[in-house]
Amino acid sequence: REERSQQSNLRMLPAGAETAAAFVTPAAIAAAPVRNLDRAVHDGKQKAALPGTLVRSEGDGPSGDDDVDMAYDSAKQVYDLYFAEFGRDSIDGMGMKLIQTVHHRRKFNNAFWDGTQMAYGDGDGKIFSTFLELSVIGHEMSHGVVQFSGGLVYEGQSGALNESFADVFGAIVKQHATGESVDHSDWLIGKAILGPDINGSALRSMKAPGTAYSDAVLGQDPQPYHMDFYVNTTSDNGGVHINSGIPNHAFYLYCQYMGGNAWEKPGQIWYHALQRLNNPNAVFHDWATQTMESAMELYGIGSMDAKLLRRAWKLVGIEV
Ligand code: ASN
Ligand code: ZN
Repeated sequence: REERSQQSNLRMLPAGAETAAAFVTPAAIAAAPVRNLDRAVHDGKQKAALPGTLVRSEGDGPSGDDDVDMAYDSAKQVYDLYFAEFGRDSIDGMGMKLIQTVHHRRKFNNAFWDGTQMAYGDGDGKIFSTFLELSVIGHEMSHGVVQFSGGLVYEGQSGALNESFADVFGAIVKQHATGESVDHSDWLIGKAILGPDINGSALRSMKAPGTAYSDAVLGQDPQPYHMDFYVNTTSDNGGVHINSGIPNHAFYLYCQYMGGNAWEKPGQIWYHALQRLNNPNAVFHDWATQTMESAMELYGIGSMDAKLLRRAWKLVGIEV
């Protein structure tokens, strides 16, 4: 029935109109994502309750609180990356409101996605000085994208893949916001969020996992860059923030092989792979295989793009 009505519409158009650029088919209208950027930033007032007090809604001017305004501005940069480069309308792909809470709890040393919103502590001023940094905000929002793309169970290797997707897209958001190419990025997650008591440059490094900090309080950055150094542990949900260094580094290496911008072929492959994965319990090898299938589907079975991806995975000890 749809087919027939489209055809009769076409027949009523003047000759040649079918091919005119101005003619948008009903199918194209259905496929084109609609932009629904809708932000809400709350002040947690250093209490545990979420979301707290609404201080800035979509379209409102600056609040005067730098943390509120950083969260508001950064949420647009994350939204813009997913919309412009991946055709995704918000975290759920359906225009979901981006809800954020700053000043969550007192001296709270973390930021998180709770399944419905983002929350950021102020840090204790010693170990962490802030969590309002674009790669961190991109990381937390990307946990939401993972959740609404079928999910990855937050434990062991599937959890480390969830963490890694969040880091990869946190890094991509940062690069996209400044137009930075892969060879000009520092590949740091949470640069300058560490407090004055800590000896380090960031929370994690995708370029050199294990080197982000070395400190008497936090110890040595525990991230491995190769399967030979995979950490078997029961803490941190089975090392989800530790072993994520391995797929993080594979993405970094692939970007170095490819050159250009991370949101182009490498980001497209990673995003497409997440949409196709359909396995919340995927382990590293499953994910690497899925990225290979995505690379071949998007860029060709015998493509250099796919060959270089296989080489990047091999360099971190994963053979696909
Ligand atoms: N900041 C952490 C993260 O997003 C919070 C957590 O452990 N889930 O990974
Ligand atoms: Zn995370």
